[in-house]
Amino acid sequence: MKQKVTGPHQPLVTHIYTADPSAHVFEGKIYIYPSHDLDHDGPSNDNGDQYKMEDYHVLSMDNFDSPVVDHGQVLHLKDIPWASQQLWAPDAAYKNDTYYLFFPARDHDGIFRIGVATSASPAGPFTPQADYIQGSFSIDPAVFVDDDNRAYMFFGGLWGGQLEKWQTGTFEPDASGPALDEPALGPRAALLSDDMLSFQGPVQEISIVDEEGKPILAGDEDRRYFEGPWVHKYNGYYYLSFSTGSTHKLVYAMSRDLLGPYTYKGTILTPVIGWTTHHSIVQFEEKWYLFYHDSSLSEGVNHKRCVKYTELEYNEDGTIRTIDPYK
Ligand code: FUB
Repeated sequence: MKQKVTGPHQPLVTHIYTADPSAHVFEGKIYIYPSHDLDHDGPSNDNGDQYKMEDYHVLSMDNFDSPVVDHGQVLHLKDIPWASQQLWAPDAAYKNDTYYLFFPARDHDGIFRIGVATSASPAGPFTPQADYIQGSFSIDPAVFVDDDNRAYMFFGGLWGGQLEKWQTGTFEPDASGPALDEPALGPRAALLSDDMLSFQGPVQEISIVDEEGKPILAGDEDRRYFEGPWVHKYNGYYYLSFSTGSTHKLVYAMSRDLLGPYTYKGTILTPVIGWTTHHSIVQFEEKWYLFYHDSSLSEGVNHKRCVKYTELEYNEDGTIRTIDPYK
C-alpha cells in the first residue's frame, strides 16, 4: 500500500489510524514505527483503556518527496506469548545486522512490560522473543545507540503507563505518584546487552532539573516528565524530549551525559488536537525532523490518531525552536 505524502503537518497515511511515531533512517530510507490505533467507539478513561491496539505496521519513505509505503502488519498480539493486550508505543534499533522492535504490552497479570522482536529487514515482519525483557516495566521504550555502539533503553509513563507503581522497585498496584512539592518521577534507562535482548545493567532513574540544578517537581505539570521519552544527540549534547501529559506539550532537556542529569530547556511542540502527544526526532541528510501525531484525522477522537512530520530547527546555542503544529 502506497500513499502520496502531502507535506509537513499532514497525515502521513489516512487508510489506518497511527500514533507514537518512532522514526529512524535505515538503509538510506526513513522508516517509521508507529502504534496502530484501533477504530472503535468504546469509552475513554485516564487509565488509557481506549488505547487497545493489537498489532504494528511499519511505514517507510525513500525521502520526503516520495510516497509513504505501508509494509503491512509486521507483528500481532496473538503471536506474543507473554502479552495479553495493548501494544502501545514501539521503537526500533539496528545492531548486529539485525533490526529490533521494542514494544510495551500488558502481561497476563495486567502489568505493562517491554518486549523485543527481531527481523533481518527494517520493514519486518518481526519475530517476538518468548518472554518480555526481564526487569522491564511500564511503557514507551526509546532505544538510543550511542557512538560507541552501546545501546540504552529509555522508558516509562505515568497513569495508564503504571510508572508510579514501580517506585519501590517492585509493582505496588495501589501506589500513587509523589506529592506535588516533591521531585517528579523521571524516565528510566537501562543498558542493553550486546545482543539487545536483555538489560545488562540496572534500571536507573533519569533526573531532570531546572537551570539552577533543582529537580523539576511533580506539581510542575508544564515541565515534569509524563511519558514518551526520546533521546538524540546534536553537537555533543544529548537531548531528552518527552510529553508533559496533562499539559499536552512536547518539551526537552539537555545534558553532556547520556544518563543525565538533564537540564530543562523548553517546548518543542505546543499542544496538538487530542489528549496525547508523542514524538521522535531524526536526522535525514542535512536536516532534522520531528515526527509526531494528533487526532485531526478523526476530528479529535483521542484514540484515533495520525502520524505527521515537520522540520525541526536549532538556534545557534543548540536550543530548539518551538513549533506550533497549526501555523
Ligand atoms: O498510544 C498509547 C499511548 O498513548 C502511548 O504509549 C503514549 O505515549 C501515548 O501516546
